[in-house]
Amino acid sequence: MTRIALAVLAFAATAFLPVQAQERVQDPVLEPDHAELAQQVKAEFLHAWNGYVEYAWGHDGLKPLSRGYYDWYEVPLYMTPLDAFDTMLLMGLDAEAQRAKRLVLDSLSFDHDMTVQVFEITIRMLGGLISAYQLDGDERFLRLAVDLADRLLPAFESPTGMPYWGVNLRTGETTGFVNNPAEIGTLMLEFGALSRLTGDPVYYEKAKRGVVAVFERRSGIGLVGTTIDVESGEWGERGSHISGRIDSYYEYLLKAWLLFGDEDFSAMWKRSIEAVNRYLADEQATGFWYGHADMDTGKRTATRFGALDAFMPAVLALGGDLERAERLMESCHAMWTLFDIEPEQLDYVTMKPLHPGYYLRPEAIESAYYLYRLTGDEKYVRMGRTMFENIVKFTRSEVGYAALADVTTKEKSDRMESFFLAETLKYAYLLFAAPETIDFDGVIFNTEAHPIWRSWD
Ligand code: DMJ
Repeated sequence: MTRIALAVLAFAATAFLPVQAQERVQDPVLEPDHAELAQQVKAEFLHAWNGYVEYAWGHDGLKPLSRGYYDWYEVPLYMTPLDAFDTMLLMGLDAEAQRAKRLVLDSLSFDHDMTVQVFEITIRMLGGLISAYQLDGDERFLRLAVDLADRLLPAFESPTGMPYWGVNLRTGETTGFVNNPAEIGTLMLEFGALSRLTGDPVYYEKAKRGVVAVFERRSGIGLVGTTIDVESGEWGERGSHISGRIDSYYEYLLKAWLLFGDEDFSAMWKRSIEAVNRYLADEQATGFWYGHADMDTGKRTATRFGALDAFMPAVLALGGDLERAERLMESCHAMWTLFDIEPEQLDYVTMKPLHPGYYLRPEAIESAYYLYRLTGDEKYVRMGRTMFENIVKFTRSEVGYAALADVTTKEKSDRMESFFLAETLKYAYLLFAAPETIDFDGVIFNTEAHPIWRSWD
């Protein structure tokens, strides 16, 4: 397919770049061999994929220690092959990609009497199908995407327009009136792109109404809370942060503006990030962090940061704030090197883990990738290299890759999430591979690292 540059993105990226970033000189430290590192990532991707093929084929994911499989629901939705498909195409693994494509197109059906989590199915599957269609061109991917989105649409039928947490794919029955900003807001790129690709505005309109409903309920100081009742519109947990349950709400405000050029998102992003920087950013002796605060008063409630929060340097950098992005990236790197692998959650004042697991998450490497592309500074390649090499050292198992139950002991646990192939290894590969591998300035990655192009213009 023809990759069309995003005029608005190109503008946004260059217009925001401070002069010093554009003029940065090469780092004098001996540079790692990028091409060799990219080949190593590709080899490790194959190790993970082959584990799935041998022990979990036809299921959602691999259990690497027991050499088995898991499914999210009663019927498998082939999450790993669909999530991994575009990574294979970018890595030039054409035979593996064709095999994954056959499985998805021959066997994937959404016509099941089962309730799914709207957010996870959207970012992994709808996002995966849209990228697959854009990269591969096969119309059947688009037809599956439309079928899935139509089955998810009943989720938006709440009194506020904010989607319910779950929906039955066959009956449309909804479940879970308590939802959160991330799961409400992180549908916009996928539903919006589908509207642009099909010409049917319904997906864009429904998803946007949900986002606006969250934004309009922000507190007097501009922060959102952790949970919200989609029927009454009342906040439940009033803690504000950039961690799970809020994180990608902010990511999609910015990316929806960049992908669709919709100025409403620009306004929501700017108002939101101002409040986040004012009340959540935290200068400590240990570095620059984003903590937790009460959404109404802005008073600090926890000095907690973790693997999920590490998406923030990428988003800050994409939004033009390289100064905060680079300082936060240093903190993410410090969090990673404390135990050689980042913990799920860390108290950034005591530097003690609050939750010691590592689920093969991508966010820190993702941020290293964005910062490298936006600054050209080789130190981000070195950070990414440390992360990648430690992932190999501590989480590789005989079959595939295993999450860690505890980064302090390196004890493994029996699960390889599909996002390890969709995101962690994709961002590692893109960080080291030639810049032409993907047109960074012309693409927007959804929160599961599925690239979306503005091919509809
Ligand atoms: C992924 O499914 C997505 O990146 C999501 O935004 C957060 N959680 C995982 C990866 O950590």
